[in-house]
Amino acid sequence: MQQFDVDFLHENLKRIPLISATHIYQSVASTNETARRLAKHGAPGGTLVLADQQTGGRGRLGRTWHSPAGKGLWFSLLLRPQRHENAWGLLPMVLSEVLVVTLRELYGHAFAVKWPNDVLFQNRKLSGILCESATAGDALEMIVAGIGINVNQSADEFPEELRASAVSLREVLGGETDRTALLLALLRAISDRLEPVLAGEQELHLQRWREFCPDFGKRVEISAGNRRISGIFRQVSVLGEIIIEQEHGEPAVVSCGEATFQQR
Ligand code: BT5
Repeated sequence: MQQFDVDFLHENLKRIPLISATHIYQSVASTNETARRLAKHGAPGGTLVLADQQTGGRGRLGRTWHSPAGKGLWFSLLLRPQRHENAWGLLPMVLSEVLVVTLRELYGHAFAVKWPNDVLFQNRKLSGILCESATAGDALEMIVAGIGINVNQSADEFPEELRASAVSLREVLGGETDRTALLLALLRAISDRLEPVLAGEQELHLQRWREFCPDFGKRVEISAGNRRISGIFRQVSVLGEIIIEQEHGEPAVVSCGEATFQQR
C-alpha cells in the first residue's frame, strides 16, 4: 500500500496559490467535518484537509461515502468567499469538470460528468463531491468542498452493494496510481480554474461542463425530497440547476436531487 509522500506534498502545496494551510490525517470520521471544525477555530480560506482513511465519510442527503485506508483521495477544501456569492452554486459542477479535464489529460480516458456532482467512467462512479456551506446572517460565511476519488481499490475491495455502480482508477488504468502526484495535479487545476469562474466566467465554464456531459437529451427522473420530476434533460443554468422538459412541455428547474438518466 502506497502512503502519501507528506514532505513532498507540503513542499509542493506551498506553490499552489489557492492553498493556505494543510492538515493531513491518518484517519478521520469525515474530512468535511474536520474542515468545519477547523473553520470554527478560525482556519483560513484555502485550508486543505486530507485523510488516508475516513471512518464516517459522507455523501449528500445523509448518505455514506466508502473511504478505505490507502486507496483513495479523500479531501476537503475550506473556502471563505468574499465576493461573487451567487457563483458558488456552480461549485460542484466546476469541481467535477476540472476533475474530468485533469483526469483526461493525465490518462486519456473518457471520464464524464454527471449532474450535479459526479465523475463517472462508463457510467460507474469514480468520484463524488459534497459542498456544504454555512451562512452568517445573509452572508455566505464559508464553504467546505469535499472530494472523494477512488484510486487504488481493486474491484473486489468495494463493498458488495457498490460493485456494479462504483469504479476506481486502478480498474480503468489496470495499475496503481501515485496518489500524491494526482492530488497535486488536481489541486493545481482547481486553483487555476476557481478564480476565473468566480470572477464571472460562469457561462464559459458551463460550456466546458456540457462538453463532458453525455446526458443531454436523455430521459431523466429526479428525486428531490419527496418530489419526483421526470422529463428530458435539456439544460443547466448558471446557478447549477438542471432544466428538464416535462411531458406536457413545461420546463422544470431543479437545484438539487438525485438524477437517474435513462441509458439508450
Ligand atoms: C457524493 O454523494 O457523491 C459525495 C461524496 C463526497 C465524498 C467526499 S470524501 C471527502 C469529503 N469528506 C466527506 O465526508 N465527504 C467528502 P452522493 O451523490 O450522495 O453519493 C453517495 C452514494 O454514492 C452512496 O449512497 C453510495 O451509493 C455511493 N458510494 C459510496 N461510496 C462510494 C465510493 N467510494 N465510490 C463510488 N460510489 C460510492
